[in-house]
Amino acid sequence: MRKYVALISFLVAGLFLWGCGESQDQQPATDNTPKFEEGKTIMVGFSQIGAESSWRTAETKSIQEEAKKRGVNLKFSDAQQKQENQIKALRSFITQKVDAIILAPVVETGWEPVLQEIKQAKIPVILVDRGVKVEDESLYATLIASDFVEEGRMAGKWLAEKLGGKGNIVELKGTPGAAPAIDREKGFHEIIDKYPNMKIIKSQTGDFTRSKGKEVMEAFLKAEDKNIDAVYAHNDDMALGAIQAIEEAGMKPGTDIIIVSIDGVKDAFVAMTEGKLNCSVECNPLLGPAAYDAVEKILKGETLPKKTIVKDQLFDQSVAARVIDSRQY
Ligand code: GZL
Repeated sequence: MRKYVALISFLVAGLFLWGCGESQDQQPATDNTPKFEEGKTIMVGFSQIGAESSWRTAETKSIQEEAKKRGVNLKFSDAQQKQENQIKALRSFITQKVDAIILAPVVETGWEPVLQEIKQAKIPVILVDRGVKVEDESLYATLIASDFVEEGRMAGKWLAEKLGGKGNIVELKGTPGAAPAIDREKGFHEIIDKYPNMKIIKSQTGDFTRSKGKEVMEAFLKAEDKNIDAVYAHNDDMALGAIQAIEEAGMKPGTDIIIVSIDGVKDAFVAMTEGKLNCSVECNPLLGPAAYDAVEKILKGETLPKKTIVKDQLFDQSVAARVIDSRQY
């Protein structure tokens, strides 16, 4: 009998000790064991916002083509500009046990819960083109994006000079809650507020799309008629929609109404050579190479800077014709 008691207590003790070991979920979430071996195919999940603009399409192409070039097994998801679809996609990447996640977050907030789940699964997250607002910055490895506030400032400075420091401006804003919309508005207003004779008389979201940009500009023209001297659009697609609305109202875009926007997509350069758009601040969407460099570094256990700023430059009608053929997107 005593033999059995000893055996059972030995087994119970063994079970207890085994349970106190470091189980999977007790390991530090930021496990830096290198997971990247040259030649080994890595699986990356990319949660893309949608296809709302030519800029977005160019970014998607860059990330998909670079995956092919590097032999990365890319799982791609298009969220049609809905955050809930992005969260669903991120959860599916956890289930698929991807090695890394690339996320272009449609808005800045609402990401903590799913980013916590990804951290628990020990999958690194690379943010591209838009940032997130989180308490715990360890929820993502790095952000690769432009400085949207600076883009807004550049557009504001150019317009103030073009208008000689006076005029009424209407603003076509990006997606509510999106980092580029918030920051491009901030940067532009910071500059325009310095000019007492420059007024932003209307400001409304066109959700970064050409169709909505046209629709909102039609409403602005109806309300303000000839009282509009300039349009500031947070992206080229909304500016191109506004150009259509201005023409349909019988006015000359680029002459009767000055138009400045951001992105620097090919269609914007075409509009500049046609004299319909006056200026576009480039926001480079070709983030594929930088995104995968970051993935490879993080999987090798290297640390990354929290943010990498993508350099931008301003183009106006005076240079558009000269550079249009060299544009890569
Ligand atoms: C900027 C990007 C913006 C572009 C728009 O990094 O998030 O979203 O400016 C796009 O064209 O829709």
